[in-house]
Amino acid sequence: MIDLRSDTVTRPTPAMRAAMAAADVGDDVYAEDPTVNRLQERVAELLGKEAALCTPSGVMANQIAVKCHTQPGDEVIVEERGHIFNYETAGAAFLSNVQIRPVRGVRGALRVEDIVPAIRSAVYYNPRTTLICLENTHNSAGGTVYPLDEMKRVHAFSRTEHLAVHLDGARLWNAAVASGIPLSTWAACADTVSVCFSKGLGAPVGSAIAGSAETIARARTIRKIYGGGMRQAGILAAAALYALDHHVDRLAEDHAKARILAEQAVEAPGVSVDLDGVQTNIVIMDVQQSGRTAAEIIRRAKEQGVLLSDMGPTVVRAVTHMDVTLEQTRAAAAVLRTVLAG
Ligand code: TLP
Repeated sequence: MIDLRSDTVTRPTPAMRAAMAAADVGDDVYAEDPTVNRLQERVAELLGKEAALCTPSGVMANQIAVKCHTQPGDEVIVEERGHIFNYETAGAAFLSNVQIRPVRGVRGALRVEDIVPAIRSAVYYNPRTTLICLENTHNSAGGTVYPLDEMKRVHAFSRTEHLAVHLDGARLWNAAVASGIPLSTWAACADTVSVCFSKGLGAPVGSAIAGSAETIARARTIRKIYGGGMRQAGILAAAALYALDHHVDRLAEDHAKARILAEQAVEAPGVSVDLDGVQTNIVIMDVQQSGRTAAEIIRRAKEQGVLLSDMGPTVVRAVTHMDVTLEQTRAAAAVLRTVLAG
């Protein structure tokens, strides 16, 4: 099977496993795991933040951020197709008792003019808008890279409006590699940033949240409440450190593979692919005009050895990653073309 459901399906390489086996460990609930501490320092430095905290998942990192920046009853602005709104099992409502205000952006990127009408006025019966969540790259929009100028404008606006900004940077590595813009430049536009090691970087588990020392101290408490305090987590941190050393630059290969898939998919009648939006490792295909459903396409591709995922009743997603070779990508592109052509 050629598994293009997600870049989360990557398995640790033998070299990564060796690094994990050799990891120096301690009890991270006491903040005494040297490898976890090393990873947190490295992430904070890469993102230009005072501190960072490892979490077991990207969802936990995002949900800790929402909790850190809000009070119950607040409203949080999230792009309409954003992960925090759509794919975190209503976690913000469940854990932080906040209301999400979905706002449509352009290719997943919120501009100031999109946000302004969604800010609540300070009337007592309105919810209080306190947080804006951005996503880079944007998953559902097709792995799009946030235009840096727009993100800078959103950040400047947030300062005048006294709003916090959280950046879901699960795939910020991809954005940095695709754009050549350093991670810290993106991160400077947000108060907190989450990043994942378990997606394109190929680590088996793990994410992190970075921000001010004060916010990260609070995040540590919330992580414990959410059951995310781990003990000898250095074994996992070693995989992430290995990934940071060896698997970042190679993301460019995944981006090239996504283009191969997109260029085949766009040829099929009734299939819509935003080719200019295929900027990293995700290809979103809308098959609505072909009269078929995502489920049907996914079933037929699976019969031919290619696994895809759905992002809506007529929306199919393919994600390239390090466990799919160029040759397999070409084979998958041929299958995709046949299946999409019906
Ligand atoms: N996304 C998953 C699914 O939940 C859709 C995937 O396969 O892409 N932020 C973004 C932008 C993400 O894409 C994801 C994972 C997360 C956060 C959450 O990461 P995990 O699943 O590790 O908690």
